[in-house]
Amino acid sequence: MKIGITCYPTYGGSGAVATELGLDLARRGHEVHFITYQSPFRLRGYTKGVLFHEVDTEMSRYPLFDHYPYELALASRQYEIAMQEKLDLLHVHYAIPHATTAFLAREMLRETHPIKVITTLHGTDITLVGQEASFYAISKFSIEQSNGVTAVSNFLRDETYRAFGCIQCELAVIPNFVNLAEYSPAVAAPRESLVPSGHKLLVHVSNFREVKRVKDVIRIFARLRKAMPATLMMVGDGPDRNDGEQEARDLGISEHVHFLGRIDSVAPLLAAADLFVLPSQTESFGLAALEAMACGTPVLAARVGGIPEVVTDGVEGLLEPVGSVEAMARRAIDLLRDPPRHARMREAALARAGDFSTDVVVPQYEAFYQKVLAS
Ligand code: GMT
Repeated sequence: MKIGITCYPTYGGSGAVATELGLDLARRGHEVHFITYQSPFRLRGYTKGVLFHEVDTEMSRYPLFDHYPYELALASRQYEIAMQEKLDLLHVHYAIPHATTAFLAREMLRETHPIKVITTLHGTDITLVGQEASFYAISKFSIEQSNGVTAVSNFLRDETYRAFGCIQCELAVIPNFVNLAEYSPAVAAPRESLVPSGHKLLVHVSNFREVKRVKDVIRIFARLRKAMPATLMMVGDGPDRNDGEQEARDLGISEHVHFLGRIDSVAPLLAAADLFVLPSQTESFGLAALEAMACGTPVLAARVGGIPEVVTDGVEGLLEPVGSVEAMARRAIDLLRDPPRHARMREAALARAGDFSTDVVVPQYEAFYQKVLAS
């Protein structure tokens, strides 16, 4: 198949999933064209069958435009590439604005080169942003106009039906996945390069937005530090980073909390960690938690959204209600004080990640494409 993929190319779960999907589809013999404003952050080096087409965000900054009409530039580029490369389908990730631009491109192609549009819903496009008054109607319309729609968890599918109705669309659930060759205990960085001897290592990875509850990560860690020597690595960047840094200073633990910023390859750090911390307000799936599990690291997370579909409380990790910092810290302390239980949880996390391996999940997308193309 010839597949066009549009996603957010910057740091974030939906862009990561879209890129890993494209790479694996190419390995399976498909031709994949990324159509985005920047090369996706996980698209490193050359992969046979993968091409990147940039959407121009700089040209035609006509003085009349207070806001550059990026959506029109993207729709035009999707149209052009679909024509030029004879694409079979456009697979867009994150509904806003990608489901809308793909709809426009498909309408432009209707007479000359008909194509199908598939939209994958990832999270806040449904749970937060999509429900804002200014986006609601167009999100609902664009999702319903897609030829196929997938959601990354049962939670997200149900939330889409609840919030949008989407009476005209059948939502398929295809979970996120992880490349077990890249995310594995075998790639662990040496502990002595990361933490002083005897320290437990906790890791958080996110884009530091409000929804991630970055201050909760710091507060949980501050409580844990009172019980044992430990270091916290905060990976990523975003609007709440400063608040997180300030919280660490206010709680007098900044010496033990390292804000690393964005790093390209997190697997060595995840694999060296004792616990991955994700206390989000909402999380449709929690790809970062799955990647930690694939590295054999148990997860401490909020019992919210799609997380319980990935992590079973007491088996591969620990789940507590959103905001329950005390309970989260207490359970983390109990776990880290019990090495045999921690080792069992590591094994369980690894085994569970196998259910979401690339080899298991990407064929589900291929089958979905075939079904939509045949419809
Ligand atoms: O919806 C978002 O927050 C954006 C998106 C992203 O690009 O980071 O994250 C969502 O998609 C990921 C990949 O499917 C999921 O693993 C995340 O759980 C989800 N984030 C939220 O629901 C907050």
